[in-house]
Amino acid sequence: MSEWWRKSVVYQIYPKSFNDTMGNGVGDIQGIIEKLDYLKELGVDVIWLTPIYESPQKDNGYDISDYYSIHEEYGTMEDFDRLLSEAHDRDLKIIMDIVVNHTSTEHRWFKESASSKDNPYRDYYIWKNPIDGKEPTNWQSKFGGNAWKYDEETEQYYLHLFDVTQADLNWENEQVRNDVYEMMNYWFDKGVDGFRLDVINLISKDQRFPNDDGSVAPGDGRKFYTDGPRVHEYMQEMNREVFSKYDVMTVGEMSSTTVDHCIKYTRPDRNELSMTFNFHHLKVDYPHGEKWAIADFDFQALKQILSKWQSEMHQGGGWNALFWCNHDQPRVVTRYGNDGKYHKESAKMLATTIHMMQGTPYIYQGEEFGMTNPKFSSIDDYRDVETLNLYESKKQEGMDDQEILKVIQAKSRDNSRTPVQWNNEQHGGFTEGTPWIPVANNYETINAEAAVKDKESIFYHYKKLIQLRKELDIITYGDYQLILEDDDRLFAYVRNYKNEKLLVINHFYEGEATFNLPKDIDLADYEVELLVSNDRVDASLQESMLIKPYESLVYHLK
Ligand code: TEU
Repeated sequence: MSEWWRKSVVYQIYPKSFNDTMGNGVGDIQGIIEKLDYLKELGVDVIWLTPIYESPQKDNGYDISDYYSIHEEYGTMEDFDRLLSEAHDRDLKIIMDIVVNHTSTEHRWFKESASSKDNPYRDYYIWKNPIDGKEPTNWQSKFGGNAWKYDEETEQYYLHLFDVTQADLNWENEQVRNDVYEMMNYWFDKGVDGFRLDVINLISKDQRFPNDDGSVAPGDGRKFYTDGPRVHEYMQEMNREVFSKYDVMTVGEMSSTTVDHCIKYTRPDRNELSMTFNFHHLKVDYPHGEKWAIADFDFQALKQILSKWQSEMHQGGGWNALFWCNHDQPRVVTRYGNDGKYHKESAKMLATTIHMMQGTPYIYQGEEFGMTNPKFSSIDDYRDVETLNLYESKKQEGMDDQEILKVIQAKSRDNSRTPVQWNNEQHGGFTEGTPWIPVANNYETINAEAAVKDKESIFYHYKKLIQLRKELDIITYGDYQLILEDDDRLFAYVRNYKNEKLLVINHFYEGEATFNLPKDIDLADYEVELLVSNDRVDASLQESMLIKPYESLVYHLK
């Protein structure tokens, strides 16, 4: 297999919020087709579509009710086939988001399974008897409440690690696995170029289904289904039955995983996946591991975590997916940057920080021109099931409305789900109708059209970073070395490859910082070129330099 994805950059599209051409306030497939040339101009190679299959949309498509049809609000299978063809005509690849840890309870399989204990589909899901009249375990759902739902008809509970309408599939059942592989082959036979596999490291559960001892958090339960006992066996079987037959890319979304497991998931000789997402660098603003609380991000932890994953995955032969944003995370320019005075500088600095690392970078829709959190002033503007469940539970705990709203403004998944701001027209040019969720109120100044017109925009900074990845093997194959480890303002690292170095300096704060070149780098030994910066164009590399607020500099030493 060619491993083409090692030099690729992926653009993530959340279709519901991307571009509406039908006027129903929801993005659609035709809307994506109309923006393919924009994505080609940016220079990305792959488009990742979050789920577009038939779904009741309780979790915006991560609750699939039919893997073989397109959700009607997005269009038809013919529309999808046209998108695939138009993308391939532009040498753009399409990867689909596949959710096989669970299905919607509206899926045919679940309806059969729930109909009776002796239905042939009963064991497609995880059903357990009550224990002492209660739930089989004390595990909590990731969307709040207990992870088991009682079914009066058959007097058993079924497991749902996410929403109650998202029932976990039973991967111990070989028939489930065979049906999943058949479905995957169907999409690859249509010409799809890969999959993003949703929470794929949760599919193997500890069959003892023990109670959680509360040592991490009450009812945490994660250790009984995260990177579970048979997960690598299932990945290798999936690779044998599906991936190995095509020249495709696969990226696993790994909830709460470890480096050791991700080396196993992605080391080529193990024949599992191409690469993995992990989220440890996106929890450094979770005080005591609590997502739903407000705290400044821990800069030192951010440096250490990203560096650990860079060094250890490189040494272990693994491959990282590199990202700041996705449809579940707040906008990074608000979260780790400065969406006010230093909006442009900090967005560019954040982009450089991960795009010069080893792995495959992902750009989330709107990130390329600096979309920010919307900071809605009313709970009525939020839509996400996780957010609304949280709001209700905090209200029941007696928390003040405005206090809950402050936390939601910072942490809600809706922060990344507001419509893409294409121009300064009504609703940011996203729709002629009423958008399913309001557009952020800064669309008149922060939008794609303005960015494409401004050669100094964030858009062209991303374009430059993408071009560099294609030109320089050191970015793809070089090793990684964190420098200035204790510096509390600068995140600086060196990439080494053959007799070259890449020196990457990122200032994460306002005010000034001083950069001192490590003693083991003698400038007299190198020809130095400033490859990209977010501000100065003539910053020649000195042994000691003043670094400006949110400044980012990349030097090539050869
Ligand atoms: O996300 C899995 C996941 O771990 C996140 O939901 C995370 O737990 C949460 O967002 C943090 O608050 C995937 C999809 O990306 C997400 O959109 C789905 O809701 C979820 O799986 C269930 O399919």
